[in-house]
Amino acid sequence: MNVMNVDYDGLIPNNVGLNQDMRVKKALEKWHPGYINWWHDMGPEGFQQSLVYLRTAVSVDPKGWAKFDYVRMPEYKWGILLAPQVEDRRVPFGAHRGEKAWQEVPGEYRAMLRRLVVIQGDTEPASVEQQRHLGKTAPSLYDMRNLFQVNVEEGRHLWAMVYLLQKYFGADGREEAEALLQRRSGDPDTPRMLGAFNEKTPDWLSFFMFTFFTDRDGKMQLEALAQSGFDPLSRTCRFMLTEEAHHMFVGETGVGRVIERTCAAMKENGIEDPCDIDAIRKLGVIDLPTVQKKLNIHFSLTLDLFGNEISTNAANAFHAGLKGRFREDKLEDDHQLESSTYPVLRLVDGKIVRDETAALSALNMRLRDDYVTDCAAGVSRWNKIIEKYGVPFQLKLPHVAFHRHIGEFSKIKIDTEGNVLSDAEWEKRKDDFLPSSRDRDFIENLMQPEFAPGKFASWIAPPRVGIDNKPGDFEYVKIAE
Ligand code: BYC
Ligand code: FE
Ligand code: FE
Repeated sequence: MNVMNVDYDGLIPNNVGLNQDMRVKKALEKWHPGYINWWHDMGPEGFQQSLVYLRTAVSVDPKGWAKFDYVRMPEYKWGILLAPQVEDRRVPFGAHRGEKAWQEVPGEYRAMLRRLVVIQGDTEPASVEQQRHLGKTAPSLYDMRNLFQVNVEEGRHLWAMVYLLQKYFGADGREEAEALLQRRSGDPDTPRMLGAFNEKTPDWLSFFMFTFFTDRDGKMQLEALAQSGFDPLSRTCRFMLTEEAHHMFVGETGVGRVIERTCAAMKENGIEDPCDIDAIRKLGVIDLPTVQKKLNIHFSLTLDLFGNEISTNAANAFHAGLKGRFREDKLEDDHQLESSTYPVLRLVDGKIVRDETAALSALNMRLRDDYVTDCAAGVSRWNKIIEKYGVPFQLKLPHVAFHRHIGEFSKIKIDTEGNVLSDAEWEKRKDDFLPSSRDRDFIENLMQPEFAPGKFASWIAPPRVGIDNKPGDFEYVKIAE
């Protein structure tokens, strides 16, 4: 079967020849009702019967892989789509570099590989759970549609990982696939696996920051897994990355439109000082210092997702050929790293120092450094908007040691510039760095829904262009009563 052709008619659209693979087909059909129940219970609250103008992946051809149409979300076609197989692909790094890429799970690495797939799979439904309340306060139908688009695609990403579990990991794969539907974001007894996926996404500015920062961790981790010597994982992740780009677009343009609206309102009302918070908030827009605080919290929570500074898990996964570096295939070195070093920021005697460490155990930090560079480029695009309005303010990424819960810096308190603080100083100043209860109340009150086609809430500018080139007053969501 040609992978460009998707079998779109069955219950599960796919380009993996599911009709010729009865065992896996049955397993997935058995898993399906539980997934739909989960979607009803934990998916977007209040809009399950609404018609949403969504894109659905119908091909893996880069030139035309999606089609747009009105869909009720529970009827969305969550497909299993792998990027085309690369002929004679080889394990690109690690101890097995140059050997034929694996089409089956190498027995010795089974547990490690399963863990990577399960962790990746766990984040996808977690984000849907975190965002399930946001539809009710959408600032426009355009934004509501983007939220739901991200949600259904994260649902598809769960399918992608569940397919790997069902096809390649036998009975324990089936158990893990069930468990992915049982854990719940923020649940004290059965939480999601990684920290940031148990936090709340309380408002739309958080949603945009999440899709900018946390979906970008998704991009980096998927890029690293796309390099995998286990070919089915590589191919799945490569296709997931095409969808990921839209999630980050939603985040970047979302925050950009908030900034745009704030700067425009300041200008219209002759407010020059970006820190004149009370005057700015009276205009029904979000002051830039509060945008900075939201940036600080989402950036720091997301850095935790890269794991510890020194990680034998990361070293083992690379050595085994399972998880590579960002753009491993474009890097020029021995791709084994047994004798190389990499500089890592560490905590030594209470001070932040740069330490040359074994490159293999520093792979989490290497990926994180690439991530920070990617984030910084987006932040500088936001700053261009502020500059355009002549507002004297710049957004900045906080220091990587700021507000950390994983790794060496979780032991100390640090300000956004990287200065070590005493506990007392931290308590005194933390409201300067992170949203205070007053900031949170202000944003919560601002989040009034705007559901009229073509209209936008006071705090956000309209987008430059519509989705699928639709006009400004297009009804992206037909809200069912
Ligand atoms: N929270 O050796 P270390 C996405 C644990 S986002 C809780 O440093 P490792 C998406 C760690 O599990 C991308 N625990 O860990 C975005 C380990 O525990 P065990 C998701 C944590 O394995 C938006 C211990 O600490 N994909 O797709 O090198 C919307 C030792 O740590 C955390 C992946 O992450 C944490 N933050 O690094 C939707 C890719 N950090 O096993 C979706 C797969 C560490 O000793 N995952 N621990 O009990 C991995 O590659 C790695 O597991 C990690 C952690 C990078 C996450
Ligand atoms: Fe995802
Ligand atoms: Fe995503």
